[in-house]
Amino acid sequence: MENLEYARLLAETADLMEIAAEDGFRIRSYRNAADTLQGYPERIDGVMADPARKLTEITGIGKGIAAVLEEIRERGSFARRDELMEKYPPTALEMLKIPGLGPKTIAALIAHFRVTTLDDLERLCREQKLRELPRMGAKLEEKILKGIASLRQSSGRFHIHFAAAIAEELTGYLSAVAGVERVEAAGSLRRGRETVGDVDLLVTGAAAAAALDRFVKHPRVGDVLGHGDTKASARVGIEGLQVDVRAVPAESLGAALQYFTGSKTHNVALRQLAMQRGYTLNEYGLFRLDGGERVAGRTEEEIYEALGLAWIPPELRENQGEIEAAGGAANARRLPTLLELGDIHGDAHIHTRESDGRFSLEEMAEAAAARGYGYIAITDHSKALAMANGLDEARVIRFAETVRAMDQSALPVRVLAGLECDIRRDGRMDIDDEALARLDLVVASVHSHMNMESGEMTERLLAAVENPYVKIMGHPTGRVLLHRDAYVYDFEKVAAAAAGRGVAMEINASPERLDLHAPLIRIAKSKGCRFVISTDAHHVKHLANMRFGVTMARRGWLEKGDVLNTLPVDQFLGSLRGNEG
Ligand code: DGT
Ligand code: CA
Ligand code: CA
Ligand code: ZN
Repeated sequence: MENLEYARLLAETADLMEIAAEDGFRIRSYRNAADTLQGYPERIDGVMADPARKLTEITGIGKGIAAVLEEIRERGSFARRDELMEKYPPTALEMLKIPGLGPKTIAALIAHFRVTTLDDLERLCREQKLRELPRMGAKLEEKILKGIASLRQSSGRFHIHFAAAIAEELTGYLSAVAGVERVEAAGSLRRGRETVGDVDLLVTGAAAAAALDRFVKHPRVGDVLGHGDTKASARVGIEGLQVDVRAVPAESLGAALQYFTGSKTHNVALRQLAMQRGYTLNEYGLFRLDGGERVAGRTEEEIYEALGLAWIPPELRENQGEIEAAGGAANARRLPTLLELGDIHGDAHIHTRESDGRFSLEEMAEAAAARGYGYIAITDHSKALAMANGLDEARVIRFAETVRAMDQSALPVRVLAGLECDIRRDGRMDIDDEALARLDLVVASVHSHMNMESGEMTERLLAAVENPYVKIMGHPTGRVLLHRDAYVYDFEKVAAAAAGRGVAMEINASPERLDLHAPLIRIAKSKGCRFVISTDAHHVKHLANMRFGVTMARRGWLEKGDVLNTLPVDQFLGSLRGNEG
């Protein structure tokens, strides 16, 4: 049996244990073991067959899990799993993927209604049967219906950080094959889309075909969907993300990259332009229509140039005006000079243990310094988020005083005293003005009552913009990717008001949010807004998510000058609302 199969059985069982409300510690040990097995470079079957080896020598595998693995090897399953499979239908695992539906509710629904399919569940909600149960009502029915719809719509898509990690792992793995020259990611991942359907990799070199053989033997590869001389496709990891690897000749790498990066609409428009100019464009190159001579294809740059265009960064390739902007005489080109990760000098939305973060102010400052930043703003939650131990007025004031009293020269970066202040239902701030006035920076965010009617939500956000201490609108649409839609309001109106008041729009770089996204960034910019890109880090490792926020900004055509945290700290502070020189 493949390692991935062992991992899948453990992970599924952990899901069922969660529905059965079993001990969290045991559930975690199953999940950790599943992760370990997924990435383990040797076959677990081999380790078990070798009398000189012990499973427990693998970090993350204890005695209990080792016994489970032995049992799986003998009979393909294990006692705990059999019991749970008996108790719950296979749909239980599917139900866990429905946004907004947790294990406790699932357990109750199964116990009471004997739901066996998603269709059953959908019908129960439509027939308004859930409200017969205690603590369930119309709201939950509506939530589940929405969740099922969005599950059906989004199923098969993956967060960008997840896809990027798999692509990077495979790129390293394939680059190590002797005779492989280059491994490049194409597709939606290269364009920086927030979610990715599948990963597209291109390989060149004398051993490109051997790289395909090597790819399908990767320990995390599960089902192989196809494997020929020039292309292999397989599902990777327990999650089953599809990866397509294509072997291409070095002389047409540029053409293949261009073709497989897409987007489809960009490529259609580009092929039309090629036609008008007497060429035909495909994944092998750019050819003259008369005579078929090849004029470009080794690099993308030479293809765009032969068509009279500047090279177009992949993030812009959505047929949203980039081809027009890339045309014209060199001095008249209107493609933006896009922001780069290296332009960023600070992070303005960071949580610590003071609310729901996992690290201290000092630890976050160290991590920021390691990234080469000059400053961070600590922005813990306000009291409305009681679950997150949000700060009340007294704690806000004390926090501001503590930061003021710090010896900033002893800190590795400048630390600004901030707050992520909840915007209450009526648009007022969760913290009074007197306390807000003590802070360097206030990020205002919505975390509750997200289903308000559009007019009301617009009024609520307009009111927030009017508060003189609000400097940044945090995650402005509230969407959680593959999980929760944006709340509905008149974005143009709020963006115009924010621009008028000097309130910056956040581009939240958390890969679960990526909020604002490209179309709204462009609208906000057209209204005159300025932007701050922030990670909303709750962990030191989240600071690295800045790259995804920068990608969003690039997809929104932003330049360095549009983004305030490209400035050194004094100018950054000076550019925020109320401090403009
Ligand atoms: P995804 O995977 O849904 O996130 O989006 P993409 O853009 O990566 O789409 P994918 O993987 O189907 O195809 C990769 C690129 O290949 C796509 O952006 C455009 C390009 N392409 C151009 N023509 C065709 C075609 O006829 N078939 C396919 N499969 N791809 C094409
Ligand atoms: Ca793709
Ligand atoms: Ca593909
Ligand atoms: Zn937040």
